[in-house]
Amino acid sequence: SIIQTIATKPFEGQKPGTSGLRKKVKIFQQPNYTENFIQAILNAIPAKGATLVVGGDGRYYLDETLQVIVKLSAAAGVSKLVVGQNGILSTPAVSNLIRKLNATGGILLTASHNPGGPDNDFGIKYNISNGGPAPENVTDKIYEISKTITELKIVDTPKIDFSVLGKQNVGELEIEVIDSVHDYIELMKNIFDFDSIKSFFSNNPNFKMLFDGMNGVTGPYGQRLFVQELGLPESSVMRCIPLPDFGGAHPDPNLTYAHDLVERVNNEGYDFGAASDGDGDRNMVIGKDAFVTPSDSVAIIAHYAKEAIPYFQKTGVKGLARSMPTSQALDLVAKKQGLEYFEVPTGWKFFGNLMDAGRCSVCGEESFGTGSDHIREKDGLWAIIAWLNILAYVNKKNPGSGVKDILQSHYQIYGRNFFSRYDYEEVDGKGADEMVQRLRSMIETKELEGKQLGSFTVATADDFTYNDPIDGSISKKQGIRIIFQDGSRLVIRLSGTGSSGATVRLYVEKYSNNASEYTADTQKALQSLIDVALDLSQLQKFTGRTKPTVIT
Ligand code: VG1
Ligand code: CO
Repeated sequence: SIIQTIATKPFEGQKPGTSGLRKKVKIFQQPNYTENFIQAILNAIPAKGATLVVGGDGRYYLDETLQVIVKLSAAAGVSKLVVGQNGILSTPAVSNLIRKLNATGGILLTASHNPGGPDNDFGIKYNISNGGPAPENVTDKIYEISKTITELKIVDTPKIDFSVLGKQNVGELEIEVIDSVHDYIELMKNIFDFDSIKSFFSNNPNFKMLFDGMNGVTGPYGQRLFVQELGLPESSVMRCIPLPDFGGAHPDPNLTYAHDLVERVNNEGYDFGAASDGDGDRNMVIGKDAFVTPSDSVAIIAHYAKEAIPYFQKTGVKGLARSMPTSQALDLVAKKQGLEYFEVPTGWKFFGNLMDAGRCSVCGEESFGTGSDHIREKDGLWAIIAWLNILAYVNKKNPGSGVKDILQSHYQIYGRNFFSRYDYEEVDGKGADEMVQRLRSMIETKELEGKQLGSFTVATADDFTYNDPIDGSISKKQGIRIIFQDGSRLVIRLSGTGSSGATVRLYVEKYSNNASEYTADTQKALQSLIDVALDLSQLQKFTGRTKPTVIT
């Protein structure tokens, strides 16, 4: 096949954020924009002889990008592309395939929970051979190449049809289109106790669950797992066909954006409700009159892992980890079980080193991300099945236990870490930067230490720095962190996943070991601390916002 060289010019801002390059579709549609970024990835890896897994969440602009990847990969000497049927692969499924096939890496076509469609977002992310998001040294290299790129190497091929399973060749490049869900389902069946979950459902015929695919990528996976494998009725799943614009919905599983699910669970008497995001790595779990915060979820999964989940009975639980803003509920489980635990910056890429080194088995983020070392991405369906497995296990001893009972019995053992996040989306970037800058200078002068704010006294304040214990790399300025003497915390950081403007995230956490408070409403329990946060940060003055866009 003939390789053509095409002249190109760099685009500004092709810098991968917390999780890949995310921009408006219109930006990706500029001539050579997508080509440049894919070429930068292929030059950075490098691509000669590589096997790459490719797939995405089915959002608008997936097909066009797949064709670009074929043309550039053929010219770059890639040996093989393994692509999900119609380009569909969830983020956890890609991570699994990279590991299973010993691939060089993978290209994920998703902007995760960001809305899709011609006027919304698209994204491209590179994952390395361990199956996890590329670490900063790789994303920096991609970015550097994107700034100086002058040419594209292309093999002009006819359009590839990704709807047909099987192998085809473009010159030396082999393309294999595979079933999108098969390997992932196998993985789940090897991790969890499906028999026990099945008997839980058959022994409790009144226990109803509802899974919401949110028109994202997990639909086909959920359908196969819940209906085919677990034998639940069709009424147990909703919105299970991936749509290019997610049906106009915002595929982010939280109480705000998954309101369709929340309403149905409340009104139709479901005992368990769960949803996943656009690309399948996030999850939300709710029960009858119960919402599981992601921070509690990872702590509860860790608590039961070794007792209830076959995978951890085999591998053991080696250690636990959470992102810095995530509540400290997980730390309490680690302490009680005598396990090592880690606090890493926001974004899944920081867990990978710990897992590869055999020091972390279960980890999570407050942003509805939960996972384990079975792959190197967070995994929405994994977390949902983990909850079903735990429910099945707990019900053997205490029949009739629901989600709410599991939460309350966890608090009885560990106390409760009240936690909430306030998002101020698409605020003015300058104001947000100034707000953070002011807090940083207050940290430098150490004026906050010992200070009384409302009924709280500051113990320490810093801008979080992570020293990776495995590779020694240092990540600075990962978020303003104010820790009070009673262990309560405030965290403020700017989002790294948005496609326009700035998003301020404010995280608040307050611990209680007073049993009479365990059923309290989160927002009420946190109100005094939220007041302190707004006052200290002067958020309203800097952003002009009196209310957050989303509260989780
Ligand atoms: C957000 C979350 C972070 C998560 C990231 C990617 O990042 O806070 O915890 O890892 O999204 O999730 P940020 O920088 O916007 O706060 V996903 O589901 O978009 O891959
Ligand atoms: Co996601």
